[in-house]
Amino acid sequence: MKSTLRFALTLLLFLVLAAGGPKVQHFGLSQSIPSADSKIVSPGQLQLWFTQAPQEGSVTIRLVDSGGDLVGTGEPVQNSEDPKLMEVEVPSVLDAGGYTVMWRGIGDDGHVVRDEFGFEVTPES
Ligand SMILES: [Cu+2]
Repeated sequence: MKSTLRFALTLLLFLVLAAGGPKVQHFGLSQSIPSADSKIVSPGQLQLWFTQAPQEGSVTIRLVDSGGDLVGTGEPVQNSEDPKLMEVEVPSVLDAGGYTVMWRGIGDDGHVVRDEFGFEVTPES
């Protein structure tokens, strides 16, 4: 009986801690345009929505072609109406082929998070 009670109390404590745990969440990407693994015509910009507003100046977004060469883009700009949205201009028309978007950023917890996703540019018809 005693051990059952102790177990119940331990379980209750665990549940309280789990529910009331750190509110600060790890930074991440929630969606993008182009979206991951999509096939599109050459985009005029890249739009990356994060799970929280990134720390100022922490976001880097690189566009790399299938040969591993960096594609020239503008600097990441935070959208004035949505602080979770970072946008990068793509001034050139991209050749058809595969591309990788490599990003890094820092959220509330101060951790540097990096990830990447790919998309494919289809020939303009
Ligand atoms: Cu983190």
